[in-house]
Amino acid sequence: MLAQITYKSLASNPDYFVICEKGVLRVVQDETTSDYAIGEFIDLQGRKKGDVLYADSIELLAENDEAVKGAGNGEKTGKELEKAEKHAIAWMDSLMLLREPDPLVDTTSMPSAAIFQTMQPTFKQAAMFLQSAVITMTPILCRFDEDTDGITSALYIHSLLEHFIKERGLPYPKSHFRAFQAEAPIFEHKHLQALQNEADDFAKKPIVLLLDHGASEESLPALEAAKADGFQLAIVDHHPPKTKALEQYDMAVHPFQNGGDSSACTSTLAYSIAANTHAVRKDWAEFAMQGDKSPFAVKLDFKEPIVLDYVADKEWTLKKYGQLLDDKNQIDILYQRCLPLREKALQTAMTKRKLEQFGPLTVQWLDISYVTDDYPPRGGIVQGLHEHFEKGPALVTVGYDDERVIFRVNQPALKLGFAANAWIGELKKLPNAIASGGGHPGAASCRLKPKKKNTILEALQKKFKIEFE
Ligand SMILES: [Mn+2]
Repeated sequence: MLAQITYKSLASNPDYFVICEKGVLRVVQDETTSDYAIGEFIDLQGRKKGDVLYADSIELLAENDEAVKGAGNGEKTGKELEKAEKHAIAWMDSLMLLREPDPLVDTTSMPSAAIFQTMQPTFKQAAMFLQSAVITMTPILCRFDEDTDGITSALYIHSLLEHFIKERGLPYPKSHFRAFQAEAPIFEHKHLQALQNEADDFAKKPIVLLLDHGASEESLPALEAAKADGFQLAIVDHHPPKTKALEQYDMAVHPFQNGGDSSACTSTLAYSIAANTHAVRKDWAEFAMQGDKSPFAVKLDFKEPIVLDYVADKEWTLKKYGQLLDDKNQIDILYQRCLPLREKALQTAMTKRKLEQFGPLTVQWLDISYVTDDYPPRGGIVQGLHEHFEKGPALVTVGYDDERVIFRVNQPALKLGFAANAWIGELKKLPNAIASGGGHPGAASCRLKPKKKNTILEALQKKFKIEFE
């Protein structure tokens, strides 16, 4: 039987995992001794018991070259190799699980949601990419952003993998998919190093999958290094990307590549990928649309995104997040716990804010260095203050301390032409002032280099005057 080795154990007479006409099998070397490389094609004989094949003989299929010919079996194996290579694609295809996806957003009531239709070929490709990873036993190291959007995106990807493994009875071990919460929406060298340590556990270089981050300029150096180190790179994201960063990816699901914008948050993209393989729940994406303020959100009074933000700084495992979202009782308890903390933080912020008028634009400044409590986080306080006043005329909320500046922008201010991410782009041109930063037009933030707060605030004052007065 022809087969291709897709993975092997780290032992000296290793077990192989192969793909063949019978699907994916584990091959135990009972009567044989060999150590062939992953990717090689073999001719395999043995006794099959369940998913395991106990090998009686394993013959490497070699190129039809002179050396092999001299060994007496060159012609045969040369042809067999060609045949096996052709079959490999068909074996893989026959295992793929694909279905017509159930759309998340109704395009008749929301024409701009047509982006989901435009992107359907990309979603399908991504679903196939992830399924091939499972078939070929390729490990996946996933980093997800630490908010509702990032967490639920990872839950969708995990759900796709889990369903596929179960449905097809594949031997892909649980430990081959590892999900890590990113503590910042950037992919840097230290993060790559952590993944390199994880990769040492495997006989094969994993795929690095970044969710809801990883296409910014700051991520580019680590992405290039990851690629040079042999990782395959995959991303699902909706933040304004740097083209050069997106180009690093072997698989990219990103609305900006299809003429879209940030409206479709990452979780809606991850849903759309998973929906190509099985019927998936929609509520996770609905929570994320609320959390990310997606214009596609239909309902905005879920407790879940608020509770997820409350617990996210504790860096739970993906499994624990999933269990929490299935436990309405626990959601209620945690919601009741965080509500008064949010209310108190808002009251304090309202006494501390300073208003300034620049022509038609109101700027609401909040020096957040007074904050000592863990919850809500500083970004959450700025967000809460902004939300409390955003339903009026043009308003930009600027929260700041020694380390960061956070922008929130309401619809009328966006219409006046204020785009927070573009302003951060300009601040980055100031010498040695911004460490990192980015985001969306309506919500963005940046980290400052030491002792640069005043420089930045002065630059902002000046720019507000020039642009709006
Ligand atoms: Mn997001």
